[in-house]
Amino acid sequence: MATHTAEPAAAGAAAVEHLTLEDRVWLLRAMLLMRGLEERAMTLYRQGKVPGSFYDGYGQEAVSAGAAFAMGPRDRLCILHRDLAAHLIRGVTPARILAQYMGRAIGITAGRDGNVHFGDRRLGCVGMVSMLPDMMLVATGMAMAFKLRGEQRCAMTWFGDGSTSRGDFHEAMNWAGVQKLPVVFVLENNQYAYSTPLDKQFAVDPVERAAAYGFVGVTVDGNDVEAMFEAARAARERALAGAGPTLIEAETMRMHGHAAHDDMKYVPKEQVEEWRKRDPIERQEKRLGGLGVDVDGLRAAVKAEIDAAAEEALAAPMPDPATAVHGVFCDADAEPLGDGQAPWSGFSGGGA
Ligand SMILES: Cc1ncc(C[n+]2csc(CCOP(=O)(O)OP(=O)(O)O)c2C)c(N)n1
Ligand SMILES: [Mg+2]
Repeated sequence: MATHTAEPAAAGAAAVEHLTLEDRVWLLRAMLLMRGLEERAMTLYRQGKVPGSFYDGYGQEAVSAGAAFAMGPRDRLCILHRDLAAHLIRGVTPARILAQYMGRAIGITAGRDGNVHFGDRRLGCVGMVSMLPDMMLVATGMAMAFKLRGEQRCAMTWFGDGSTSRGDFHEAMNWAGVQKLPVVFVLENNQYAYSTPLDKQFAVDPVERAAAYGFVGVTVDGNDVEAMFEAARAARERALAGAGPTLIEAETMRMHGHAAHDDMKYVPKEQVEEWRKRDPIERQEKRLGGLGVDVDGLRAAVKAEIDAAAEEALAAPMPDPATAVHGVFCDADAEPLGDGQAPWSGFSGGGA
């Protein structure tokens, strides 16, 4: 049966039991870094230095930061286009992110792709497949492998409200439920799928669908990073205990257009203003500021880190055309999946 947790305050309070103050600062830092990097990347995009289109997760930083932070070093994360904080929490450096967006050789795909399709497997990050929501199937498949091998590991994937209308969503949920797989599904409900609002997307609250597949579904305030963490921590605990998957519905708002080209004139201004009052970064700053954390100092340190990253990425070369297409397909020389311990990941209770 699905259970519902729609009380962010209670979830937030539970999170504090499992997080040290240092962990809580890391969560804020990851969100600040995500926002700052995306803002810098947008500037670079406008200067013509980022090819293709540009997607960001402005206002949704807590969803990826909180959920990713709950995962252990040997877990695997299938990360989508608005979840940059998950890469950062796993230890991908800001310079490599900006270089990735600009197609530079030091980027994660060494210049073969841009803003959306990338993931450093050594850090447990799986690059995104654009067909939505195929990453749910990838994560479910990885969870199946973990189960068959008897490994204490968990897979996590993010996807949007628009993904819930696709057949793959149901196939992944069904198989994960039948097999009781160690997978955490994070539904990023940001009110729109491109220009389609929720009332044209589903006739029932999507979290109810977990019950149809025999596992737990929880609704969480997706703009509260500690509530997100707690929901993911509990989901991972269930997964590793053999109790099967969890669907976490993170309620949030897409504060920018679908991508840089979209002025989102179909979104009422009042709706954006309402959500602005629930900004996830301001909320965490207020919390930690009240505990004596030097929030201004942290902001300044993050800005300096982004300045240095931009400098390094801008100075990096473009890929060498002679070798640019090497390693596109998996082959004997491909690097094996590693168990890289990210410098930031693994909250105090995260375990192996
Ligand atoms: C199967 C499929 N159809 C269409 C698209 C084009 N597309 C990319 S993102 C997107 C909207 C997705 O909305 P949602 O799942 O809510 O995610 P959000 O962008 O809001 O985070 C669409 C239609 C796609 N990538 N895959
Ligand atoms: Mg959406």
